Amino acid sequence: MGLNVGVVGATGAVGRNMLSILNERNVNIKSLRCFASERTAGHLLEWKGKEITVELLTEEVMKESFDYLLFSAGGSVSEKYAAIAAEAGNTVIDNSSTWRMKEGIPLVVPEVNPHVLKNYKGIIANPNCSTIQMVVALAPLQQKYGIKRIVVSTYQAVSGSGHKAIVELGNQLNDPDSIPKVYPKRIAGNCLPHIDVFNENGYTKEELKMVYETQKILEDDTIEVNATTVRVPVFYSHSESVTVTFHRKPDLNEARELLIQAPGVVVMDDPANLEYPTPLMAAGKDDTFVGRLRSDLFDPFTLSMWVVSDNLRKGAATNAVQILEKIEEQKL
Ligand code: 25A
Ligand code: L14
Repeated sequence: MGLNVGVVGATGAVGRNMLSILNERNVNIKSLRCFASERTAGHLLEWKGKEITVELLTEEVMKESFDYLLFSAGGSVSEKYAAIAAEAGNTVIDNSSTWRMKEGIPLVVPEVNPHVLKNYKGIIANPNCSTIQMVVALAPLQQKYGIKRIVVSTYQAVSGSGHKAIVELGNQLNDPDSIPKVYPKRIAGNCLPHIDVFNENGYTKEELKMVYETQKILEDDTIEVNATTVRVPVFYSHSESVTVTFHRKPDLNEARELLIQAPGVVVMDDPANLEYPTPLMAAGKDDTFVGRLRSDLFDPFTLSMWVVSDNLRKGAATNAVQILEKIEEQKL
């Protein structure tokens, strides 16, 4: 017994994390195959002390039988190959933005809306990294008080743009003259209020993902979201300043207790002892860290908090593996 699993985009920043997390969490795997483009097909990846040869992604191979295919190779790859794999009867867990807002496609954060996976087969979408950590922290409060409006600003790590951006920040830190290639401007020593492309309404696509994905996952399209997404010179973990207004008046201590009890959340909130989450401490971990919880000075219906999580792990690879685990659990 054991699962036949394939990782598409296995040599990328998210793909490599998928391999380690499948190992760390001891997923019961019989066969693990790795796929990527011609750039890295033939390379060797180490997994559980053995070497796996990266295979070229083709239409034919996606028609073979897999229990799960985990995709993280960008939107255009997912659009074509996830469709072929699902058509052939395979279950696909996809990290790209391509399928997320399509009707009938479950968009899943296992701590928040696992019920949408029941009896489903086909393509399952993994949400955007910034959305995942925000809804993990807000879902327990949503159930108790009902969310009316969210104002969020993000501080996003360069690893969200893949391996090449990690290299670019490293180069710029060592060389002030190094020319930006991944980002339109220098990122070292800078902040860029620009993630993904600009839409006609003045928001970026990343900001609009936070609006519509949040509404879909929390199953309430009346929730108002105003997002500003910002790239900062951090390697791993996204941070967010989240201000949320509820329909019912929250109690600060009760809200803190709800967050302490919430699955996937770790509350680090003792400013007097310098206890609050930072991207450096969250990197390499799977939890979503919450701190700086406080009441608005003027509006008793509003709370603010600081939310940090590793974007390549809970924001991508860990969440995808947890979806796989949740489907297996629901089969029992
Ligand atoms: O369109 P989207 O959905 O918004 O996604 C855009 C990009 O965002 C990343 C991912 O980049 C994707 O390409 N991404 C996606 N979802 C993400 C998420 N939730 C996310 N990032 C964060 N959070 P990436 O660099 O992480 O991964 C790219 C992988 O996709 C493979 N690929 C690209 N086109 C393909 C394809 N595979 C098959 N067919 C195609 N047509 C790509 O493989 C990579 O695995 P590659 O062979 O092109 O490898 C790229 C080069 O990068 C080196 N490399 C990558 N990571 C590392 C590395 N080297 C050392 N250490 C690393 N950690 C490889 O050696 C190779 O040279
Ligand atoms: O939609 O930090 O999943 O660059 C993931 C990485 C969006 C951008 C997605 C980043 C992408 C994000």
